Amino acid sequence: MSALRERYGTENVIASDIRMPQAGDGPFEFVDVTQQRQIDVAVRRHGVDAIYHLAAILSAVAEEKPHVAWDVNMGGLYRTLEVARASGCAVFVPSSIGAFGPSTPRESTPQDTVQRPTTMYGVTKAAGELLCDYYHARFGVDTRGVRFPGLVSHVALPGGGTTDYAVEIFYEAIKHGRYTCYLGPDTRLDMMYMPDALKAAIDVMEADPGRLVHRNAFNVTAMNFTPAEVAEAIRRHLPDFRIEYRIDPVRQRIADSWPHSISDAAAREEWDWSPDYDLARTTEEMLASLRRKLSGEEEA
Ligand code: AKB
Repeated sequence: MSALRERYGTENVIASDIRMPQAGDGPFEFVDVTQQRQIDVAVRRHGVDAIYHLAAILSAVAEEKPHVAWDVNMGGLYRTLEVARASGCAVFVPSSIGAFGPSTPRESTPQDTVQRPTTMYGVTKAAGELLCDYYHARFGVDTRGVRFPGLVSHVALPGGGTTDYAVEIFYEAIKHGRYTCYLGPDTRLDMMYMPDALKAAIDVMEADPGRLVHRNAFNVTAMNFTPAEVAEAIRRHLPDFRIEYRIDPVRQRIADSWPHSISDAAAREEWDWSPDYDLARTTEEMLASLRRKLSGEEEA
């Protein structure tokens, strides 16, 4: 939100959620994506010309509550696309590496490839990609999107995903000097630091449509690592940091069905995608930001 406000001006970006914001730092609308009328009213009231549709149930929670995940992820997207069709606005939709499955090539996964996900999250993401393509081809809605890997952030807390460990590990390193990881030490997945994710979302929406061969679901990545490797990167700053493993079979099964590394060649070619943060830089920034944030919380 703050990245969009910095770029387009605070008053021009309408935040929305099903939780009221704590501090009023810009225009806000209460919108529940299961209620089409609420989306429609917010879009019309503010003359919205682009929706960043981020509401979704992530992979681990979606396995616990598949019916809710279907309604929120698929229903929420369908209703958003319908509002966009009626009001003529563009839509950014994030897909995920979760849109791939065990029969997808695992290394350097191509942009266009086998997609047979085995999770409810993946089913909604793969179907959502197709729905966005359909709304563009059939109704001319300017839909665009990327397939995000696991996102690492010191602002957004983990929210029920399989890649949450890559955020939790930094918090626990600063707070307790140790972390118990629910994925095995060699589980390799693509990841991205939040500033790169925001850049990807803004850049794909601003891309010259004449250059786009694809529209939705561009593979984007910045790095890939295993829990053992991120622990090693943390130890370069905190030599006493310890990691141990207690595997959660549900999340391990999900992670094992996803690629080890994806190819973002199409995004690089069609809209000049290029990430700024590798594992070393992400680790340095995460630890420094969390040190500041957590010491501020203690003082408060
Ligand atoms: C999750 O783990 O569910 C998400 C994702 C990779 O889409 N972070």
